[in-house]
Parts: sequence; C-alpha cells; structure tokens
Amino acid sequence: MSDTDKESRVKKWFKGRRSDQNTASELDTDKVAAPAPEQPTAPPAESEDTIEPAPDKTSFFTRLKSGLSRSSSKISDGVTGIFTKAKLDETSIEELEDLLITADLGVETVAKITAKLSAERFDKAITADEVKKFVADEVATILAPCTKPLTIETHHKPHVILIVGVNGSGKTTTIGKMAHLLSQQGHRVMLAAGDTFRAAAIEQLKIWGERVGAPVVASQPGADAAGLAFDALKRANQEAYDVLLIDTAGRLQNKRDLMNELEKVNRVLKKQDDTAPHSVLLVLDATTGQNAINQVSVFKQVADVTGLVMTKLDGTARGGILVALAAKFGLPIHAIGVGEGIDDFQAFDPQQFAQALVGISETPD
Ligand SMILES: Nc1nc2c(ncn2[C@@H]2O[C@H](COP(=O)(O)OP(=O)(O)OP(=O)(O)O)[C@@H](O)[C@H]2O)c(=O)[nH]1
Ligand SMILES: [Mg+2]
Repeated sequence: MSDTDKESRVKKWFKGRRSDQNTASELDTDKVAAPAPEQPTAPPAESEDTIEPAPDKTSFFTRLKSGLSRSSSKISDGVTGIFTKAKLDETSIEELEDLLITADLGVETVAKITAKLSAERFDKAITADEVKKFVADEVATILAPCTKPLTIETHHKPHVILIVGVNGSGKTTTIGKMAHLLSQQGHRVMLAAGDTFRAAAIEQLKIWGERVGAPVVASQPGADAAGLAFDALKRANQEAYDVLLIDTAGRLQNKRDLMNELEKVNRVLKKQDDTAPHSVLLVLDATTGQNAINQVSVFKQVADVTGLVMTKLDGTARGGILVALAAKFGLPIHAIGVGEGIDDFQAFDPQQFAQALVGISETPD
C-alpha cells in the first residue's frame, strides 16, 4: 500500500450510533453454539473520521471475491445453468429460489428477490447475466440500510468498545486491526485483555498491543474480567485515552454464564461512566454460515449489541448469511475482515460485497 493510500485510508473512520441498537429480550439458558470448525464539555460530539471504502481497492476486492468464491461460483454457475431458456418461467424462478436459499440468503429474503424479479420480468426474455445483476442489485439494496459506519465519539474519554462473539470468531484479531487503524488516525488507543479465561488469549492481545503501539491492561489468567474492565477504564480515563477496546471471552459454557459475565462487565463500566460501553461489536466468522443467526440472537440478548463485524471473508466464506442477517436483524454492519494481517480490515461496502457474492467480475469504481 502506498503512503498516499495509507493517508487517505486513515483520514477517515467509520461512524455508527448507539441509537441503532436493539433492546435485549427475555433470556433462557440455551447453549451458545460455537461455530462448526469452529466528559468533558461540549462538542465535538463525534469524530468525522471514516474508513475509506477501499484504500487498496483492487487487492481488497480480489481477496473478498476469492473468499466468497465458494458462494459466488455456486450462485453464478447455478444461474447460468438455470437461465438457458429464452424466457423467465415458473420453473426457473423456483430453481433460482432453491439456489439462493442454499447460498444462505434466507428464505424470506429470497422470496422477496424472486417475487420482484418475477413481477418485472415474468414471461419475458432474460439472460443469466441479467439475473446475476438483478440479484446483486437486490442484495446491495438489502445491505445498504445496514451499512453504518462506527462513530468514535470523541467527547467520551475514552469511547469504550466492547468486543463480543463466540470463541474463534476473530475478536482479538479484530481488536488488533481496529487499534491499528484508530492509532493511524491519531486516536490514542488502549486495549483491555478482558478474556481472562485463557493465558494464551492475554498473550495474543499483548502481541497485538506491541504491534500497534497500544498499551494493554491485563491481569492473570482466571482473574475477574469485570474487575479488569473496571481497572482498564479507570486508567484509560486518567491517562486521557480516546478509545478503550475491551476483549471478552467467547469460550463460556452456556448463555447464562455468558450473560452473567457480560452483565457484570457492563455494570462495572457504568459505575464509572453511565454511558459506557458506547459500542458493543459482535464479531462473526463468515465461514460458519447459518449458525451466525443463532449467534446474533443470543448476543443481542446478552450484550445489547450495537453493530456487527464479519471476519474471515477471505477464506471459504458463506457470505450469503450476511444478507439474511441484515434482513432479519437490521443491525449496522460496520466492517469486514479479509485476513489475519494488520491491514486486512475495511469498512463494509454493500455494492462491492454484493458483486463479490454473486460473482460479478467487474471491479468496483
Ligand atoms: N483468514 C482469516 N483468519 C482470521 C481472520 N480474523 C481472525 N482470523 C484467525 O482466526 C483465528 C481466531 O481468531 P481470534 O482473533 O483469536 O478469535 P477470538 O474470537 O479472539 O477467539 P477466542 O479468543 O478463542 O474466543 C486466529 O487464527 C486468527 O488469526 C480473518 O479475517 N481471516
Ligand atoms: Mg480472543
């Protein structure tokens, strides 16, 4: 990445408001399913920094496309196979429906897309490429209202971001990448190793802290996560940090344990700043497919999630699930991760994503 690219990327940060959050509902003790393979005074009220959609656009898009190739070749080849006839008929509509459902887009969403296609083009000539473009446009339209950047509210000292998600979803790596980006933008960032469950988790965050030049507040494995979060917020406030990113454990046994731990973290943060945490980001692993629906349901209940980050869109991602999530929950999608590297993180761009998902090969503007 050139220096100019870097500069343009770090000038901006993504916005996202707490008012977008959903309220928690009744809780039960269902298991939290893990993925298969797993104050000052007045303004400024918020930072105007926003992540550029693509600093290194082609490379990011290429990696996204490659990560989504399993889904996109399924959709693209499937559509090409179905739309060999001259006209759109009931059979081809049904086949398209089945295809999009198996690509994880969600039954209701698929029904809406095909109903619209049918209304516009039934019994009329249509090519496979036109169908792909139609689907990509519809997917982008569904995703667009959820494309909300994350705001760093600079009047909070610090703006507290709690990172939640099941084990292995990419929480710690996302914290590292976010800390890097925020630091580049000139924010002073502190990290808190709130996943006290495993020694390795604490070490992993410390390594990221060193890489990105951010101090890490940590304690011994097995220590109380809420106590750690309390100490971290106190220190971040005393030392006037702009952002505090708090890692959490994803390895808890069930929903009740998870709820208890996150509730306690929330409670102690509020003792110092009743508006904290200012953002609660749920990190989702794009390779887990349908299970992501369950994860959003559970974490919305236990952690008052304000936004989503989807990681591992570079692997064998089942990206269609993001469309189903957008339609079902409407939570802001702040950013996506396409690798383990420090720069493999970017604001979510619905058009770029829709094109990669459907296998349209044109590169973004
Ligand atoms: N390919 C790829 N791998 C990623 C990405 N994000 C994270 N990983 C890898 O996924 C694995 C799990 O990532 P972590 O960041 O440790 O996940 P976590 O949610 O903190 O996991 P726990 O602490 O065990 O709950 C690590 O090997 C990461 O390097 C991504 O965007 N792409
Ligand atoms: Mg972790």
